[in-house]
Amino acid sequence: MARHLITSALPYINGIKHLGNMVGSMLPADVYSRYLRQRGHDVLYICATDEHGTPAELAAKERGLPVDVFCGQAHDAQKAVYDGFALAFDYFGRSSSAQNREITQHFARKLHENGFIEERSIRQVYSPADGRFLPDRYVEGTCPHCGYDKARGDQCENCTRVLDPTDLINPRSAISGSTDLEVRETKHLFLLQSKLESEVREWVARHDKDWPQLASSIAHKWLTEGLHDRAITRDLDWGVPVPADTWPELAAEGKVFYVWFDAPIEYIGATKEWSDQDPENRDWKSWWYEADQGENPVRYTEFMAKDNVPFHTVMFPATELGIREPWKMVDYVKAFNWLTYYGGKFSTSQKRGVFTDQALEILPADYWRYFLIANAPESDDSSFTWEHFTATVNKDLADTLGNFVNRVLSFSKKRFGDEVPVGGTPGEAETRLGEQIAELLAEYEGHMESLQFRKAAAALRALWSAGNSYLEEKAPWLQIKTDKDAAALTLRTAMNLIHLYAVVSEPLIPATAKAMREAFALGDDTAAWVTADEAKSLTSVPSGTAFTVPPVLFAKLTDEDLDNYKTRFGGQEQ
Ligand code: B3M
Ligand code: ZN
Repeated sequence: MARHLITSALPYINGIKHLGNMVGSMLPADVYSRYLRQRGHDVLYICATDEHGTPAELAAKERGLPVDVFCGQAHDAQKAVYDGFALAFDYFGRSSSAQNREITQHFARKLHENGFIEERSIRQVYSPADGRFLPDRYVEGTCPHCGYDKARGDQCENCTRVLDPTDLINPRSAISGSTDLEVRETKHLFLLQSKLESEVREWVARHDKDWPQLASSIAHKWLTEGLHDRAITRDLDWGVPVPADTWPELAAEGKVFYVWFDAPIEYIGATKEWSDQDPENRDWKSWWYEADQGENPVRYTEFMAKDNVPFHTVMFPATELGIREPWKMVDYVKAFNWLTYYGGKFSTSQKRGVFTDQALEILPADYWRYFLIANAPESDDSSFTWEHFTATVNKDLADTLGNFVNRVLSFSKKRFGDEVPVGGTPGEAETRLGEQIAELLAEYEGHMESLQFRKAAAALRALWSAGNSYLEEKAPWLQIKTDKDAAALTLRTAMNLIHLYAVVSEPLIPATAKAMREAFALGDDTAAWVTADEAKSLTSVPSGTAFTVPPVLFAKLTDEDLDNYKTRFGGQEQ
């Protein structure tokens, strides 16, 4: 049996993420992990906060905290939100961990030994007032092309031209505003990606055939532009230090690795953090090193939004190939387009859109989980609007699923008492229903296996709808008047559907699934999944099983709710 290693792009530490971030990486990774676990696979789902780099330093400074203290707090705050969303990570680590430092330094040493790292001198802007070198985008000034006065040293936002900080007219520090800037010579480590280009090209060609179009087209675009050598160190205080045994001079100057160098390595680092918590029972290395071999080879799936694809399909593979050690490389890259907010950008810096912590203040996680997966931006961008959200919740969750569950259980309780009713023999309608359910279930499984999340959600919704159609067709509220046994059969069959829904809806709506399952007092309800035969016969919950009616599963959202959401978050076209 294969083992499944799953990672989602590491959320950056500087703030709580919005719904667009959630649907583009962590949530689908969680749904997929849950599904595979239910199907009996050995799954390891790893994620972490990405903590190094200038934005973390600046966010800490803004709050007047030492950067390590800030990161600790911000990590806990993000983790609390992910717990609220019921993201079932096997481990949620921190890229600032000792484990990541150790592995990052090891990778750098290996790249050096293999001739893929070179020291080069570059000229960089230094700000005496700030006491630091300024990364390109922290130098601001007037664009020489269009005259825009807030152009950044890497690019002018107004005319989109790519710039060098020395191109700017009247340059100033974006941190302190100081105009007393000088250009200083400083040494950095460069990863000689150009030497690895053909190997990366071959590797992509061998692997991208089954990747989604989005991931493979981005990889190819980057390869067409060619792999350039790139600086992998920075003059910052916060980061993985350059190892002194290999580069004593740079280490003495306090150089650290660039955040994008150590961030992907943290997938491995976090696995070691997980393992170090219980070394007797967990073996991080078996998931990453020589993991293609042996009886239980690892299949590695990564989840990310499209802007992160180049780093995962080209840059990090170049690093891994250059190490010349058998570290596990990605098998499948699931990439997402953008979720927009009324057609415009969700923006952390401009506070536009819905943040994950705010979402949970409004409604429980399952509402969001279902809506986001059903509208995942897979083949195209998709737009979040409150109108669409409330309509979907009402139709799919409140009416199709919630109302079905409540109606069936309360009606049966009223007419037959607290146990699944006995009586009646399954007939043609039940056979037809069973076949339809088995078919839809197979469809749902197929979409999950091929990581087509929107389609999986649609198949799940179709399973819920099939129950409604059956109930309408049989009309137990009429049957009861003339044929009690017939009504009992209908209700018992519907209750079996509810139990089936409880099992198979778990990846998308885990809390609701649990509530549905707990409605039935089945002695040891260990059913992890539903077989085709079980789906056909719909008899897992026998007559005589005690049950309770759970509280309303999904509240119906009113026009007033809709107005409130729009007032609080803004609903206009951006
Ligand atoms: N932290 C994503 C971002 O902040 C970045 C992902 C790293 S994955 C190794 O855009
Ligand atoms: Zn410009």
